[in-house]
Amino acid sequence: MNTIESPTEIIYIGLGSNLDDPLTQLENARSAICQIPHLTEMAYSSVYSSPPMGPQDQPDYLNSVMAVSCCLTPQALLQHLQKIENQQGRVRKQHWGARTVDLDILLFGQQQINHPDLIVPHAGLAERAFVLYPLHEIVGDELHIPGQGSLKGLLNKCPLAGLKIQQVAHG
Ligand code: ROI
Repeated sequence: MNTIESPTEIIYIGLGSNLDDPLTQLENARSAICQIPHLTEMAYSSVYSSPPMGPQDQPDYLNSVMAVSCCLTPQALLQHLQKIENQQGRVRKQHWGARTVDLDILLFGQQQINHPDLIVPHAGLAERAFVLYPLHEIVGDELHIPGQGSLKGLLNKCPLAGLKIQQVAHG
């Protein structure tokens, strides 16, 4: 993982926010991601609202999922995403606490990555309706999640948990 460029992969990124005007946070993060070199946006889901998973003493979240094609290495992409989180004022205070923006690499092609800084597929993917439903919206039933089977199979076992569409995708 020490070169900047590698073969082009389709990557799914989860966006989440529950502080400081979450819809604007997601829009700003989407724009910033589109500015990353060697990256092209392929699809962007609707924006969904849901109650917090984890500590309940925080606002509801907005979430979306973005598909990009990109020839950066996983580590290089992770660094860009962390920089965007920091630029948008992300402060890491409480584990599973409220945040201005959270940008997670959900899937990186069919790669399985087990690095101290980066686990792909994202460790919480199978339990998170706020990830699986927007992902399904942009990719459909057939996606294979490495080590976990079909997206459809995961969705069938994942309750909605209060997930609602907040803003329908408009291209
Ligand atoms: N809960 C929801 N609904 N959406 C999130 O994006 C989210 N992100 C998190 C935790 C704190 C686990 N809970 C969440 O990191």
